[in-house]
Amino acid sequence: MAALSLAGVAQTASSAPRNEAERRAICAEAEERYRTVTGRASTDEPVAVVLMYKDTFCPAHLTVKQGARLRWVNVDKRTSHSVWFRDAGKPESERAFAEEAIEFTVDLPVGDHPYLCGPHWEREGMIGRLTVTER
Ligand SMILES: [Cu+2]
Repeated sequence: MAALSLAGVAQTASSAPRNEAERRAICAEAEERYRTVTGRASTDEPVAVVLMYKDTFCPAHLTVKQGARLRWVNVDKRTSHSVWFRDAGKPESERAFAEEAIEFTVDLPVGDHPYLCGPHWEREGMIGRLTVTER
């Protein structure tokens, strides 16, 4: 019986992160929202853009050079999100509300940096990853 209940717990815990197909669908929708709001593609911006939508970072993984400028844009209609490089010892960003952005220059060491959305990482699994390379 103990093994059964443990299995139940494990299943609940792993149901939060979305699978690849769901993530792709959410990110396609996020890009459509971005085009509707700005009239441009997120890839047409002069800085790298990560969209925040339905508790998902799009793309979830990005590689940038040290000193690069990065912009996270919230394309949700009602939810606010943040960007928090907690493991790197950074403070959580301010919350970005609908159609607002968080922008900063990458001052992290070379390597792999997971980051969180303060209000949504724990239960909704809103976690991204940034790989920083030498400039
Ligand atoms: Cu969030």
